[in-house]
Formats: sequence, structure tokens, C-alpha cells
Amino acid sequence: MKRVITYGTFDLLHYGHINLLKRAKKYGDYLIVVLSTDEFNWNMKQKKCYFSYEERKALLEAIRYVDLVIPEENWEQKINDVKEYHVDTFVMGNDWEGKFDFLKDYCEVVYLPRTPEISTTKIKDDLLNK
Ligand code: C2G
Repeated sequence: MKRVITYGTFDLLHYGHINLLKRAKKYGDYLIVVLSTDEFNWNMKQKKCYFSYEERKALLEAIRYVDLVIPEENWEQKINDVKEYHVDTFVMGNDWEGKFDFLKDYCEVVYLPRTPEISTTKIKDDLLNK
């Protein structure tokens, strides 16, 4: 079984995220999504989520490409995650291009093109300007 891992906040969940998860799953048979906790988002990413960790986790678990959702609590856990879950491939959108190349010592590292026209910021701005 080939195991794939990816990380993110996934709030508000949109089709750009789904596109990423769909393409990431193609690299294996089992996709682990490491979901940023509310604390990690606020303390380390200065992101205030609209949906709580539990709500975002439930949304991700309903996606056919996702096999497991676990918490992302810090920037430093990736190597341990890759080892602990016997990950073959790490996948992220290319807004992170190069940032996680240190993982190449442990697994394949793939950066995929983002879906350019959609973002949570755009959704919020469009709703505000309706
Ligand atoms: N994404 C995408 N296209 C978009 C928006 C997002 O492909 N239009 C991808 C991002 O590149 C990322 C994933 O969807 O791979 C999740 O996006 P975010 O929730 O914004 O993730 P981020 O806050 O960047 O967290 O340790 C890594 C961090 O947890 C990544």
C-alpha cells in the first residue's frame, strides 16, 4: 500500500482544496490529511478559522479521496509523521514549492500547481462585495 500525506487548514473548504486532495490521492492508495488545529492556526499561522478543527475534520472525512485525518499541532512534526505513518509521498500545493525539501531524505516530495482562481480570501471578499 502506497501512503500519501498532505497538510493544511482547509477553511473554508472549496474546490481548490478538493482538486489538491484528488491529485494527491493519485500518488498512492491511502491519503493522510494532517489538519491544522485551531491553536496552531492562530498561534503559528495567524489564521482565525471560520470552522472549528472538529468541523473541518468532519468535512475532510466526508471526501472520498481522504482516508485519515490527524492533527497538525506544530511546524516540526512532519518528519515524525512521515516515519510514524510509513509515508511514501508528501504532497503540497506549489505555494509551498521548496519549503519542505528536507523531507526528501524520508519520502518523495511533490508540489502540485494550485487551483489559481479560488481562495478563501476571494470567497470572503466576493461575499462582502455582493
Ligand atoms: N490549495 C490549492 N489551490 C487553492 C488553495 C489551496 O491547491 N486554490 C492547496 C494548498 O496549496 C495546500 C492545500 O490546498 O496544499 C491546503 O491549503 P491551505 O488550507 O491554505 O493550507 P495552508 O494554510 O497553506 O497550510 O504545514 C503546512 C501547512 O499546514 C499548510
